[in-house]
Amino acid sequence: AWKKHQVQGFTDKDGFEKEVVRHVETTLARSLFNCDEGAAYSATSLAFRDRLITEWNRTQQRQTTADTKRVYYLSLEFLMGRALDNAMLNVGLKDVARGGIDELGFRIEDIIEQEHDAALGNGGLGRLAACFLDSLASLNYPAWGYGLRYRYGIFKQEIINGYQVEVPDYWLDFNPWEFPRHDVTVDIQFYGNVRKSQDDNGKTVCHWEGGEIVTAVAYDMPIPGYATPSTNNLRLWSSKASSGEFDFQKFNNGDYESSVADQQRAETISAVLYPNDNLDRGKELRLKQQYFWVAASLYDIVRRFKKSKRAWREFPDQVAIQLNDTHPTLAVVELQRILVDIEGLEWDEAWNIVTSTFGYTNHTVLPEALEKWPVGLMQHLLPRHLQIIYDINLFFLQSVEKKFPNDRDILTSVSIIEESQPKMVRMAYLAIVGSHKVNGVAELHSDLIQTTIFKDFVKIFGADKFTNVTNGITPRRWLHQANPRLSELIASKTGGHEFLKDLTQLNKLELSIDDAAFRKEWAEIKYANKVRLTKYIKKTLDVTVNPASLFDVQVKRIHEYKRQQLNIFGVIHRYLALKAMSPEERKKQLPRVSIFGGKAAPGYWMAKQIIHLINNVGAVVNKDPDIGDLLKVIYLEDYNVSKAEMIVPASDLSEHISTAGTEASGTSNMKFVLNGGLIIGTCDGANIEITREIGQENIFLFGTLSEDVEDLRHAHTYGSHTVDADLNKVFDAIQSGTFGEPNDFGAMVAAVRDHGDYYLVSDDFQSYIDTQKMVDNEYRNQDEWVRKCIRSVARMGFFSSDRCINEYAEGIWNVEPLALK
Ligand code: 26V
Repeated sequence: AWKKHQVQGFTDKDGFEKEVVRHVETTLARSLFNCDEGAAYSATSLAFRDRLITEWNRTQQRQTTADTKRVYYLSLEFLMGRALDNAMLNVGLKDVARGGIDELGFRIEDIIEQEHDAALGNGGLGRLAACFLDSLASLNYPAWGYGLRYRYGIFKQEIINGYQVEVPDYWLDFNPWEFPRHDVTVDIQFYGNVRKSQDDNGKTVCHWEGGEIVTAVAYDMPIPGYATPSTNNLRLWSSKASSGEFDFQKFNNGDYESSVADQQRAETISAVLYPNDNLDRGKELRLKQQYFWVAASLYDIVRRFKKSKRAWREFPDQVAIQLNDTHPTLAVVELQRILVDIEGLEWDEAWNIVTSTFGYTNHTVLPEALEKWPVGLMQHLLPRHLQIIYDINLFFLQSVEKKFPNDRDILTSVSIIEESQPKMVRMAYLAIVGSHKVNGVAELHSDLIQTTIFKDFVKIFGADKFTNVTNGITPRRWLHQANPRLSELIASKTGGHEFLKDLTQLNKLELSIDDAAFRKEWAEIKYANKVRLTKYIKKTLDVTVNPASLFDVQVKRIHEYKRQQLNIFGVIHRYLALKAMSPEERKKQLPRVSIFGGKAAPGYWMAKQIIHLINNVGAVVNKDPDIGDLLKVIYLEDYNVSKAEMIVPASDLSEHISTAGTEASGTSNMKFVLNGGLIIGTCDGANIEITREIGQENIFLFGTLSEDVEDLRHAHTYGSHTVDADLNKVFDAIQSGTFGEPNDFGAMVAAVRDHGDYYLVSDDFQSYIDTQKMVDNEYRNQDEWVRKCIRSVARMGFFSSDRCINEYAEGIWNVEPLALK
């Protein structure tokens, strides 16, 4: 008889082992004797995957039956990192797995290390999307992520002779976490032209015809919530030639080459993640990626809505779509096109639905990162969408004119079309006009967008349309997973692991602050994390560092605005000071390890120079016998999510030192503090709110305030600009060849000394050095330092991405959690 399919629901070690063995022998078709760490990783993942599938199906069925409002998070980047450890912890079976893996003759840490990071993102924006997915599932919100399934994620960074070299990241070889849905496809149109006709009522109807078709295929990834059965879905689209398009005629006629070329052209769309972060280069392929992904996602969302047979006006009651930056802004236009051209709604009714559906999050004020597309390119690739954009703009400008009669300036300043040569579509303006809420990602950032880049829109729409949702991080990955011993210690002092679901409970830690045994264990955990990083540095770079040194870490994308140059100039200053000391004086100094990591966009020449200088300084300092342990300079290759999980728990001090007003939020600042590290930072992004929460006595703030930046820049350009004397000594050392060929760093020095110092490195240098001196002094008092760390962790509850997601749900999406029964 046919037996009903049984769920693979192991709950104990034996059950787990059975599943692993079954997967090794059947799914992987290998013998147990031939099971290496790679195969053990695969089989373990498959065993957990089976468990997730059951809950995933139940969650989706429950959401379909309940038919309540869903959230769709549209992001071109999801920086997920590894999935196995996270899955084990979220379903609460890591200890079971550890026991089973042990018996099979492996160490669970080695098995976890086998997994390749899913690195479909550049940095903060993509990692935020990943933290949001974790919180959405953990809080039982009905939510889907939509993105692109890049064949190549962010490149792998190698450091060769001190220079960054990019290596492609092919990550899909074996990925047990994705499910191809070959039956879920959408044909996506590009190019072609628009024909107009009249319908029976004499109404004009537009038809987008011709052009080329590329097929989108869905690949799904289960997103397990922590300590809940809820398992949400991340749907990534992959491009392939459409079966209608793949030219069988050509193929049969022997013209294989051009038929294969068509196929390759289609697959190119989802081939590679653009490795720029904060720089818009306006490439046609990028626009194709955006439309491909947006059109496939909207088709999917609309298809799901139509199944409920509701009236169109109910669409915003069922669907909330969040635009992660401007990258998915074409969704606004695409939904309007679907409603007007295909479903036959009147313009105004459709536009009401559209604007009620979308919310837009801005993630940067840097002008070079604000997306603009040439009108000509848009016309060529998406002719009907350009018409709709012009109509949206026309109606919008008419409403502005009504409100501000005879104000030509405001019309040109807010027009979605920039009247430049060539004309450009301003995507941020389109996103604002097409959404009901616009938010920034930290208080200062949200204030800045409302008073600078979007100020005219505040006048037009009113201040209510603009809001702040300060970023957050998931404590599951960034504390429980990355720092298991600290998580256990916190659990022992706060009454179990409840704090992982309600991070504000960390405040209970303050009650234990006078407990010497607690502080001792706290310090021991930090030390053990530093020892682990020390070993990694020895293994990968063959540099010996003393784990008792102060570990000073700056890991993030390399960018002038993030000011790694300020850090390395400070390191050089420290080196010169040490060299100038007598041996007796040196003995009194505090040993420090300066650790850097991060990728430069491949085309960002200055960022690559900064990497080169850091490595050259390391090469000199690390082997200088006068210096010994007092200073080491380390460049960690290929910084990514899984490396962050090792580095973050090992820091004593982390650097978040962007020019005030440039870093929208930052999220690693939160991760470092949550792991018991202190911060040296500027009054920028979320540093400001971290300071407010943890107390200014627990953070090392320095530098110019954002309200003074404009005047200083003006003074540099039009007044006289004198560079700090200590900084000049640093420049002299660089230019005398102390750190290799001086010409290599001429532009870096000149940018500060001779070309206006746009990022105010010289203005902030002295206060940076003074503040680092304070850090040294305070670190000498270890007892007080540990107390500061504990107090800070206790006050970090606000920065959970759970709080953040609840704010979006209430203030922007109007959605409620839906728990499994
Ligand atoms: C823009 C572009 C322009 C086109 C080419 C590729 C590309 C890729 C990314 C971006 C957006 C950059 C904005 C961004 O990443 N912002 C970061 O967002 C974090 C999460 O909100 C925040 O913590 C960081 O401060 C902010 O820099």
